[in-house]
Amino acid sequence: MPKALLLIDIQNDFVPGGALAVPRGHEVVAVANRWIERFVNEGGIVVATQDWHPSDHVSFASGNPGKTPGDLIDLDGLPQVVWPDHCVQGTKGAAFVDGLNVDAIHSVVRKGSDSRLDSYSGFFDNHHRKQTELAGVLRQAGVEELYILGLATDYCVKFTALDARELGFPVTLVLDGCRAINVQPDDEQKAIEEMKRAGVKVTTSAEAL
Ligand code: VGL
Ligand code: ZN
Repeated sequence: MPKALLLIDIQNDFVPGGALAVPRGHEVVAVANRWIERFVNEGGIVVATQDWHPSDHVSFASGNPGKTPGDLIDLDGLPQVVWPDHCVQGTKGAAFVDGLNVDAIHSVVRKGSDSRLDSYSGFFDNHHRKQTELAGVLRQAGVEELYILGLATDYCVKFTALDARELGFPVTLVLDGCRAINVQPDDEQKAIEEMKRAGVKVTTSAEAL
């Protein structure tokens, strides 16, 4: 059965030293590389997402006077977290983290490129108005099952996994290949529970590799 490994937002701005650093985010690179090797050896494909914002993106604190990172704004009826400016298109912060085996990546899907919409999921923007090309790439390649890892567990990983379930894919989360932002200390645990309730299976490298 053709499988895809989805690498979510393994970008410089999401690792220590980056603009929206996820605690211990750099640790997912080594895990990702081991899973990439496994997928390549077994005839699976590797697809990576990149958060890819214009410099005037609606989620940036810089464009929301009086707001600081972590605050909420209303965006067309949805609560939207305001973030430090991050993953600006073409910058070093938006590039893949050094050491990630990018040679094995079949397709890169960029999201969050519309300044008025945010897109945590690799499939849809947060309002589910527009699709990225991710579902088409997977369909084209005959993919029937997804493994997901990357950054961050409580945002882009979670929303990608939930959308994938809605689209009908069996999904397995590689837990040790993910790290969370934890705006609230229990956000990671809540995200894992929410994914499980949606039918996402959870594994670890120790268990599966
Ligand atoms: C992400 C917050 C803002 C993520 C992206 O990749 O999880 N989080 N933009
Ligand atoms: Zn973003």
